[in-house]
Amino acid sequence: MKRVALITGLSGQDGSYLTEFLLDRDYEVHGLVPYGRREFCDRRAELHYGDLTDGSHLTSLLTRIAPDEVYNLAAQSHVRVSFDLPVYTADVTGLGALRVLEAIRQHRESTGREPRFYQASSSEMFGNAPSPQDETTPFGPRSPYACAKVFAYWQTVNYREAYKLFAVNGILFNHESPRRGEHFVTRKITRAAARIKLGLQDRLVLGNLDARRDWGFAGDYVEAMWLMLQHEEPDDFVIATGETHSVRDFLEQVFGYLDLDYNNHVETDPRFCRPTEIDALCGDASKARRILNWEPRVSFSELARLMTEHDLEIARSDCDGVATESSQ
Ligand code: G4F
Repeated sequence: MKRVALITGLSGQDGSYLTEFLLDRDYEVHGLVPYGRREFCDRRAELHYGDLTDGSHLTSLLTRIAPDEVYNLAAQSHVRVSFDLPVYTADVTGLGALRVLEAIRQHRESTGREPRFYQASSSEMFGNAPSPQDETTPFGPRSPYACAKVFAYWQTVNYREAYKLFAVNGILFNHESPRRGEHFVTRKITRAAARIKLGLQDRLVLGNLDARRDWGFAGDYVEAMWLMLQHEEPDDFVIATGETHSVRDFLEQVFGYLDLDYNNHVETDPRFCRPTEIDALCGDASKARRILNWEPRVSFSELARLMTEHDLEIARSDCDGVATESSQ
């Protein structure tokens, strides 16, 4: 019998990589996706329109598809945006996780079936705690997004302890890819740098260039999610590369790869800064390495290169489009 997985947020970066990973392992994959969002949806997955604001829909979905594993990846996941939309962020990112947990608990009561639950927790929860951060580091959230994630984290722990659900937190540090949304800093940089290289634009406006993050490759990180649900005991794990780099370092990598000097193109504007920033994140994933046998494969420079190559391809086809239009 095929194993069945439900992924909330299947159409996002992580959801799309996880879908491919599970399909390759012969899972039947279902996804909860916002109406109209199909950009990264693999045709082999079965889509269900909806979101985390509707608990009764989640309960009926569980009854209908009877999953073995539920991956809760859906969220309002942009930190800067969470300052503008704090209540919406708390509802979707915080309460949304609780709605999934409660739906699973009720589903178990009525059917006796108990899917394993993965919660996408975030390194944002650590705030400005000293590096390196691991599973024992106290949280100090510094954004509405991080506050919502801390709430979801503790609900996951509480459902594990109070109701004995197999519920785990993956505390993932920043993870990027060519599928990263264009408003996150790495993709904003690779996209702009590629367009600058081909003469499609000249400048790039950013916020804080000194912030440091532990950036890994999303494709590596979805494997860790799956490994957590295959482990015999439910537990929480930090997933990170253990290296930290500044936004400026990422600019240097990307513009350098394209033989450009970012100083000639980058401006800063407080519009892209946060009221409260996290200065530096650097994770210690020793526990995941030891217990799950997980490790990241893609390095910082490879990540910058593969994202830049991808955006160069897109920029080239934009150029071709402009050339075709002007020759008609
Ligand atoms: O790419 P970012 O927006 O990612 P951020 O805020 O670290 O959050 C991401 O990683 C978290 C895991 O730690 C996830 F939970 C979360 O959902 C998301 O995926 O910003 C990275 C850094 C920040 O310090 C930001 O201030 O880049 C700085 N930055 C500088 N200029 C900018 C910009 N960020 C954005 N988005 N846009 C800028 O123009």
